[in-house]
Amino acid sequence: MIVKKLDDVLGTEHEVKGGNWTSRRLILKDAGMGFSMHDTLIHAGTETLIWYKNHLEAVYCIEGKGEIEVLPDGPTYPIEPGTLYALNGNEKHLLRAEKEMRMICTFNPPLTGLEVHDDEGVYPVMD
Ligand code: 9YT
Repeated sequence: MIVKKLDDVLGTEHEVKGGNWTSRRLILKDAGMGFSMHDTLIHAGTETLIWYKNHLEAVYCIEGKGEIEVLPDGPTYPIEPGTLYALNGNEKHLLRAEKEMRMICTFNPPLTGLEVHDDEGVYPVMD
C-alpha cells in the first residue's frame, strides 16, 4: 500500500514546472498501478497547447476557472470545480486558465515522472 501527502512531493524532482503549469506527481509508473496521478496547477492567465498523442488523460478540476478548446474546430467547454474532461480520443486542445486551476490528472500509460511537453504539447513514451 502506498500512502503519500502532497508535501512529500513538493520541492522534489516530482514537482515538475512546465512554464504554464506545475505538476505535482503523486503516483508514477514505478508504483505499478497502470496509471499516474498528478495534482497540477494551471497558472492564471495562461493558454497551453496540449496534444497527448501517446497517452489517455482524465482531468478533474477541484479549484479555479478556465476552459478547454478542442482543436481544430472546437467545441470549447468551460471548466470549474467539479468539471471532468477525459481525452479518450487523444484530442489536441488548448487549455486556458482565467483563475489558477487545480486539476487532478490521471494518465494511461503512466508517466515515469520527469516528462515535460515538447513544442506540440506532447509527452514522449518513456521506457
Ligand atoms: C491539465 C493538463 O493537462 N495539464 C498539463 C500538465 C499535465 N497534466 C501533468 O503532467 O500533470
